[in-house]
Amino acid sequence: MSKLLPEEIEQYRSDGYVIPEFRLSEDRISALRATMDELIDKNPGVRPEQLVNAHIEQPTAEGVRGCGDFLDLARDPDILDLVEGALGPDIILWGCHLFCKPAGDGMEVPWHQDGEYWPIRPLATCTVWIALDDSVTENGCLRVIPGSHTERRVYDHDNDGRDNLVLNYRVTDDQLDEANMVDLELEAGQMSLHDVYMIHGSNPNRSNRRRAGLALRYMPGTSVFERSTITPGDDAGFVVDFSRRPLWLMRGSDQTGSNDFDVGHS
Ligand SMILES: O=C(O)CCC(=O)C(=O)O
Repeated sequence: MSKLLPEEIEQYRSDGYVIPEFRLSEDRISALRATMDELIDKNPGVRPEQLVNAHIEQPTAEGVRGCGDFLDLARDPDILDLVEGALGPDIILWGCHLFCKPAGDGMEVPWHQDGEYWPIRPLATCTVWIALDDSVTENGCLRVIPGSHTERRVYDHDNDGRDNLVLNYRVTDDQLDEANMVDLELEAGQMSLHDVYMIHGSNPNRSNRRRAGLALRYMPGTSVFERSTITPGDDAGFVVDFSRRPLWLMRGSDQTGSNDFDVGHS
């Protein structure tokens, strides 16, 4: 059974994240690791932490050549059941990003809110972050500040200025309270769900174990993907161009009637 339990939904609402009981089998994870290897091989010029559009086979504006197996994963009814507990019955897939931190030099993800980067109004997204390797403190697991989503606003972010980061924008120090920070340690096959407003990040991977996670991004059918609100560019730390980003209606309907499900599909 993959649906979020009532207490898991409650934790997602109050803390901004949850690690559900549901997990993927070892066989499934081995197959996904093979897909990840293929994705990395197909994109030799891209850092493995910055593989956006990992699910899209056709060429995209961001220059990444993706793998359809990740799109199949994003369609998995078990995963969609989890997302339904967080977002409700109308579910749109709009992104998929591989964050693979190689052993030794895996890059840091500075503290940020996803909402700083995304053209979704009203701002809403549930990210399902699937551990393809064991992800622990030592190899730079995802870290969160529980409850940091509750005001439902995007805090000020500054361009961090360092050149060895996965993303450039970082929540300013005066708005960060790291005292309650939690490391989301996951075994391969486990996953976490997090809210678009929750502050999160991860340390560099200086260990001798790779740390890979696949982030599937879903928004509710009550939001619009407003491609034109973010100008294409590389301010984020890598090329971002939402102008032709394809959307997939995974469940229910587009309640807004304003999302375009044709753009970017051919
Ligand atoms: O994988 C990581 O370390 C960071 C992931 C992240 O920032 C995200 O999924 O939004």
